[in-house]
Amino acid sequence: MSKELTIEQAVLSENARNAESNRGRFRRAGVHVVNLMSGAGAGKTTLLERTIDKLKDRLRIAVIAGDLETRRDADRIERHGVPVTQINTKGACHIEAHQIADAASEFDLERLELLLIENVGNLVCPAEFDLGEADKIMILSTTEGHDKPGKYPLMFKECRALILNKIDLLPYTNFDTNAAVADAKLLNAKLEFFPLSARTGEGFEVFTDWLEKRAREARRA
Ligand SMILES: Nc1nc2c(ncn2[C@@H]2O[C@H](COP(=O)(O)OP(=O)(O)O)[C@@H](O)[C@H]2O)c(=O)[nH]1
Ligand SMILES: [Mg+2]
Repeated sequence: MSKELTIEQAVLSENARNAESNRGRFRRAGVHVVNLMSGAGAGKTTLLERTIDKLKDRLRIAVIAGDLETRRDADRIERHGVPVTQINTKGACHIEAHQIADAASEFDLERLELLLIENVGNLVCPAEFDLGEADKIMILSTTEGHDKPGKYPLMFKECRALILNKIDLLPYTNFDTNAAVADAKLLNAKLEFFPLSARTGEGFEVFTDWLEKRAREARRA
C-alpha cells in the first residue's frame, strides 16, 4: 500500500513539473490552452467541430485530440480546416503533460492563439493530471444524469467552466438542470455555466463569445 502511494506521488509530481514547463512555454508563445474533459460520448468532438467553425476566422486555432486508440476524432476535426494532432494513450485513461509537450511541438505555437485539447473520455483520471493548460472546461450531457457533480467532485472543482451539452434532448430525459448546477456550484462557486446543444447550435454563441474573450485576455496578459 505505501509503495503504491509513493509511486502514485512520484508520477503526479513528475507530471506537475512537466505541466509547469508547458505552461511557461504556452505563456511565452501567447497561446490560450484549454483542456476539454468529459465522460465518453458527452460530445467533446462535436463541440470542438462547431467551436472551430464559429471561431476559425477570428482566432488561429489548433487541436490536440487524445484517445485510447484510433485517429477518428482527429480525422473529424481535420475536416474543419485547422491543424490537428492525435495522441493515442494505448489504454491509459488520461493524457499526461509530457505527451502534450511532444504534441505541441508539431505546431508553430507563436502563430497560434487558441490550442484546444480533447482529453480521453473519463470523469475521473483526467482531472488529476495538470497539462499546463490555462483553463479546464468540462462537458456534462443531459443523458448522463444530474447526480454527476456529487459523484465526481474533483472534475467539477478543477474546472473554470461547465458546459451542459445535448439540451435538445432535455424533453426526453429526467435531467434536473437546477439540481446539477446547484451541486456543481457547491463544489466550485466561480464555475461558469453554459447550457447548449453542440448538435443544433442552441446556446452556442454565448460559449464561443466567452472562449474568444478568454483567449484574447490571455494574449494581452
Ligand atoms: N442530440 C445530441 N447529440 C449530440 C450532441 N452533441 C453530441 N451528440 C452526439 O453524441 C455522440 C457522441 O458525440 P462525440 O462528439 O463523439 O462525443 P465525445 O466522445 O465526447 O467526443 C454522437 O453521436 C454525437 O452526434 C447534442 O448536443 N445533442
Ligand atoms: Mg471524441
